[in-house]
Amino acid sequence: MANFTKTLAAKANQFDWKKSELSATEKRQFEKITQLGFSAVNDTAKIELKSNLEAELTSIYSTGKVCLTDFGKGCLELEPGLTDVMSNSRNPNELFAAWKGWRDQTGKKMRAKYTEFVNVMNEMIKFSGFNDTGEYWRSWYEASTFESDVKKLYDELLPLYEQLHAYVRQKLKNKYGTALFPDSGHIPAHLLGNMWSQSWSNIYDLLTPYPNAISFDITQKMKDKGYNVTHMYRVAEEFFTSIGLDKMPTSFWTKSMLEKPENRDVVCHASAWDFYDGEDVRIKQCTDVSQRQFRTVHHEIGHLQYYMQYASLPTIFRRGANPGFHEGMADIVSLSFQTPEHMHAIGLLDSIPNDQESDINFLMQMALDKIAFLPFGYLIDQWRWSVFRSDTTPNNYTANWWDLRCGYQGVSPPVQRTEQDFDPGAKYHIPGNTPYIRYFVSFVIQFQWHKALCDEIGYSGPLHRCDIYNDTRAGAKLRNMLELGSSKPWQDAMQVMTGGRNMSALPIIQYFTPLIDWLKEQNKEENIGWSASCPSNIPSPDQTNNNVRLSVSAETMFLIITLTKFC
Ligand code: X8Z
Ligand code: ZN
Repeated sequence: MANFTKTLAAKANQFDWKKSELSATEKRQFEKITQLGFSAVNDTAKIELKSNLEAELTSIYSTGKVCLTDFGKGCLELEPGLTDVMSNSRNPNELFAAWKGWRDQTGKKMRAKYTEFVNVMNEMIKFSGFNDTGEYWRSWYEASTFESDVKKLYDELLPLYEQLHAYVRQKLKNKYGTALFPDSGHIPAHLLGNMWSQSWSNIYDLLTPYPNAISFDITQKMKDKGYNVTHMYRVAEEFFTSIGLDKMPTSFWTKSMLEKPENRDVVCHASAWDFYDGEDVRIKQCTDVSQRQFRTVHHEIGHLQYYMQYASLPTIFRRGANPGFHEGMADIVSLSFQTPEHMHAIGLLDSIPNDQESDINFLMQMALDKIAFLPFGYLIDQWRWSVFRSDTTPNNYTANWWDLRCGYQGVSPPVQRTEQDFDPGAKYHIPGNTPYIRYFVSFVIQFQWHKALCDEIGYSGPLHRCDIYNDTRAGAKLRNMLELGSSKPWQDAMQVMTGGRNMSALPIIQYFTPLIDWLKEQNKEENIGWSASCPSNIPSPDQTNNNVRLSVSAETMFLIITLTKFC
């Protein structure tokens, strides 16, 4: 691939394309063809090293297993086993064992390799004229102010997250008791229903604002209705065709990996693939029947729709307008298909609620996904950019990671972390080397697009209840943007969709305003926020006994350690 990229660029550079009479789009094509990225380096050993390290890191991640024998569970892989534990267990000791075990079995084993990986990537990207890999990744956003633009969005959205955080913290204290919670205001990271505390919708049952009103937990309903994996994909496909986008090609159904194979280790993290022949698009996902996976099915099909809409462009333009656009497209229908109106239309909700309590329940379910994610989506690449810049070095990988986790997310580690650990590696996109700021961008712009599509179809109710299903006017507008691929700067694509050229936090704020007002009322007595730094004393769950927390003096602990060591 590197050889091919170089040959093509050399050919393109035979023309004086910068000074020629070419159109802006043609020049853009030349510009992209001649940007070599990591392929600029001539040393093939380096190219191989980068690719081998990436494979080794991913392999550690995809083969990690944690034995939860103390909890009657055996040894579990991330999907479905550990994910189910993190989602459904309400035993803090079991959650702790899964949380820590996963980090011991993955990140910790990646430390040295990751350092080498960063070094080799930085060395390679210098040949393309970038100071470091982070600068290269950010260049895909074609805006010199990109870093400050996303920071501004983050700052605007922080008050929403703070309200949600305060409410959730109080509910979890009621559930688990205050002893597990540090005084610093942080929430212990293992209690939020997700291995990385990035989405909190799995603990909706603990947080339901109005338990007697309608609930939007549809996993059981899907099972009752006899949903299977194929049906989930058919339902998602039908959403897109209902707005005038395309059916999946036959090869999608025969060539995708939609379920986890029994006979080999696979990378289960869901992904969507473009084989660039204009037809062959596939999904790789270890799908099971649940609400969470149903969302991901729509997400992955959204990616495929983008691939199919720009398939007739020159290869170099067959990309999202920027990586955040691809993720935004993947998520756009999540804002329609999860509405009570739509759930009812497809038989997963018995009636359409029109009372305020059910409405707040619904918004809470959405916020646990969309608002809870924001600081996580923002911080991953704050850490990685800092590593690439060498502001963060192997000596403070973990310390700086937790500064960001505690500072932005307000979550704290349930056990002391040291530089022997490497917790970033326990998140797929770090070993998988997938940039992450795209998701933060996506979580903001998908609301801008949702609003634009709802305006397009003449919808005038509250934004969170708008469903674009069956409306081809929405599909046509979406198509106009998608078929541009990356042939124009993303600001042009944004204009096609929204009429404006900027990212804006206003639509997501508008969407959640009824919930935020409600949360402010609930949180009247609460302290909003948390200390900027991690707690110095971490209340740790007792591992030796599931029910009783022992308090052990320093001397006793010394004796236990000494005995353990010598017995
Ligand atoms: O990785 C994904 C998708 C594939 S692009 C499943 N997401 C991020 C994650 O899981 O961390 C979607 C939301 C954030
Ligand atoms: Zn995606």
